[in-house]
Amino acid sequence: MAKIFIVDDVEDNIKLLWYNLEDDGHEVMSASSGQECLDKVLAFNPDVILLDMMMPGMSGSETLAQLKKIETIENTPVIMVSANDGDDSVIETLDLGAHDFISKPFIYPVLEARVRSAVRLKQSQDELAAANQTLATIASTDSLTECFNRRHFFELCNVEFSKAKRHLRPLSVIMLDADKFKAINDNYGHAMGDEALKVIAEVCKACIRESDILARLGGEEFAICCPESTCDGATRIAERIRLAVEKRTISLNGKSTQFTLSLGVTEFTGAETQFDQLVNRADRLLYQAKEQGRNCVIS
Ligand code: GH3
Ligand code: MG
Ligand code: MG
Ligand code: MG
Repeated sequence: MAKIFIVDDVEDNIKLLWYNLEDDGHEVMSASSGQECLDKVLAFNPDVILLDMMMPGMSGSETLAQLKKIETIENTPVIMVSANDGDDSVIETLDLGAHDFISKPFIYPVLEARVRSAVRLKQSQDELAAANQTLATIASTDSLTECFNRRHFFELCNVEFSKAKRHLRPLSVIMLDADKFKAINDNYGHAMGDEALKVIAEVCKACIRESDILARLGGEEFAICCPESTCDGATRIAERIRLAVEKRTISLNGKSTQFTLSLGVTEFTGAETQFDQLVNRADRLLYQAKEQGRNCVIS
């Protein structure tokens, strides 16, 4: 079953197609003009569009050209339907990006087969898009904690840093590292260590904004970039994370333990030219937090 969108200015043409396509098990929607098609197409998100060529107002070709400009519809196969099967209109619409062309009056089983072919194309496009999405997620995510990885963190943060620099907006960085983490692994096993890493990610996610960028930079070290946050704001977030982890008990296979974090927080002053400079400064502050006895925030 697929979602088919019929666009035709003649009500009887719509009805005929509608009944037949619905009989075939498709979900159908219609529009009686190019403009109505453009108004409804995003909400319906069809798999295939059957588009009449000859319509008053916006023609089929004009409608097709507009549809191709909509990002999410751009790859939806469009079958042009026309009484005018002159070579020129076939060439014009295929060059505009139509998937197929069928002349009126059409033989229904032929139209049906063309719709099936277009549906198959759409399905393989959707599968390809989903596979690409999965690959992109794998390439940008740390599989244990589901945070961004180091590479993607710097990609995203370099963009945020450029924006902050151009518009002189606040931007802060929090660096954090688990205290005496080696002892958790040594005393409770590597799986308990992994559990702690997942808890760090979970606590951080719960304490930050949607627009903040959280990543596991490696080992038991995480970073958070907070666009539009001053050092004071980011320090409050860091303190909230520190407290939440301090209070948390992690358990695995009947054993329980607790652990703490050290954090460094810094803010873009307007003078830095590279995002790395902020990370390096936050890292030095984190090191000071370790030196001052751990389980604290230094900004
Ligand atoms: P400090 O308070 O100075 O940060 O001490 P620490 O023990 O946390 O730091 P250290 O760098 O000596 O040890 C980090 C440990 O983190 C050693 C390493 O085995 C462990 N580790 C790194 N990645 C992982 C991981 O993915 N899973 C687990 N379980 N442990 C990890
Ligand atoms: Mg017409
Ligand atoms: Mg550590
Ligand atoms: Mg470390």
